[in-house]
Amino acid sequence: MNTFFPEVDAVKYEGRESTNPLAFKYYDADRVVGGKTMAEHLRFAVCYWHTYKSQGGDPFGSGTFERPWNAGSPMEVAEKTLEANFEFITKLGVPFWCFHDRDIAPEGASFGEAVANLETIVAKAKKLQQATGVKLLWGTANMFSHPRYMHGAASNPDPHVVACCAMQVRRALDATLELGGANYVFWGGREGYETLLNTDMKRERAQMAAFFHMAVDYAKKIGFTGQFLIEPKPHEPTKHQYDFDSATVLSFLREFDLLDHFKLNVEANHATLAGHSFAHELAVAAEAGKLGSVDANVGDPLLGWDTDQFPTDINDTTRAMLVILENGGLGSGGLNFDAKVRRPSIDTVDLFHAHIGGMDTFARALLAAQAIIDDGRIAEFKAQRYAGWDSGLGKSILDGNETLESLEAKAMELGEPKRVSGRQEMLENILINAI
Ligand code: XUL
Ligand code: CO
Repeated sequence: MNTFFPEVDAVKYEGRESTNPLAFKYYDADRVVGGKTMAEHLRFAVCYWHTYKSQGGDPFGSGTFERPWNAGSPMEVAEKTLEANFEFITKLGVPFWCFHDRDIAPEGASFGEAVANLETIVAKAKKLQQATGVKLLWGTANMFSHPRYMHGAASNPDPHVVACCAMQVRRALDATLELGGANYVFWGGREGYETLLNTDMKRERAQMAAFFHMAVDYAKKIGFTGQFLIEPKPHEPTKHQYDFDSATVLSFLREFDLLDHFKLNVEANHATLAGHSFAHELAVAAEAGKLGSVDANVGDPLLGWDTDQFPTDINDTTRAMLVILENGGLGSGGLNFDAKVRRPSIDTVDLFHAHIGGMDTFARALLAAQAIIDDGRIAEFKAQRYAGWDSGLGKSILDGNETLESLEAKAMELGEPKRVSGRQEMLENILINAI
């Protein structure tokens, strides 16, 4: 096999005192935290699209990266990129990868060629998975890059385009099944609108629902038992994306009788774009029992677009890990680094630095979040704060035994309620002390 990353051997845990930039300081795969190993908690994945396919271009300039796997015919590039993927992941010591159909295999000159190319690459990927032990966290279909999808994928005004989507999702599901994928993701690339002047939102949302039902049926037919995930995002590329945020997607799933078949893939940068915190989006999904997986990245608070940077903010990540631990983990999901190195970070070794930093940030956050849970004061504070609902008047309201009139009588009897502090600063201190 080619060596695309000769500068790196296996990345090892060396502990906090290490100054080796190619070693983990916190991520110690086998270390047990709260009854599970770090590897079991965090279930990291490397994403194919940013890690290998990104050329470093941005809206103001072309690519800056020269990757050694980008040489030869489109299929040669695809094969070399696949080898680079398994070499990179094996050296990094991550258990999973994620891909879009069009990341791993070229479209070719016809639909027939696209299908054949994908099958060829999937067969090779299967062998490399077997040889390395690396597994597939999720697969997905790219239905946003090709010009045919400029008006949307399943929400497209033209059913002919939707037929092309069906072909892609069918084949991407076949590929995910063949590779033993634990989940399948739907991110609504261009499912949204630029202007209501040309858009019938009601029809477009109903079309998406019909499409999801067909995908559920097809998965059942082929025996794909992985988890279906929808990834919310409020805008970009379209001005308004239908899968705006966790709450919007949950409501869509309920409206169209899809709730049983889907969970959410929550991405940190998309939360920021929606005007929410990462922890908020995770919590909304978790409360509904629908937190499926995570795209681990961050945006830049000063830039209003999807910058997809690697996470380095320990405070924010700890708040996210608290929600994940309280949820009992991510089940079949994981933490996929949907993140890219910056345009001037042109060396392949920068890919290692980026992932090592993201993994260490989550490992530190896991330790801090588990320490907060073990400490118990925040949970105890919350329990006390709502204790009035566990018995007496609160329980009677929840049980449906009260009316506005009966409660008015109670208020008259009890008089003005006692005011109590929310203790936000004290709780924030517990959080920062755990870090
Ligand atoms: C785009 C995005 C996608 C999805 C997969 O913002 O996050 O890469 O994660 O299609
Ligand atoms: Co994503």
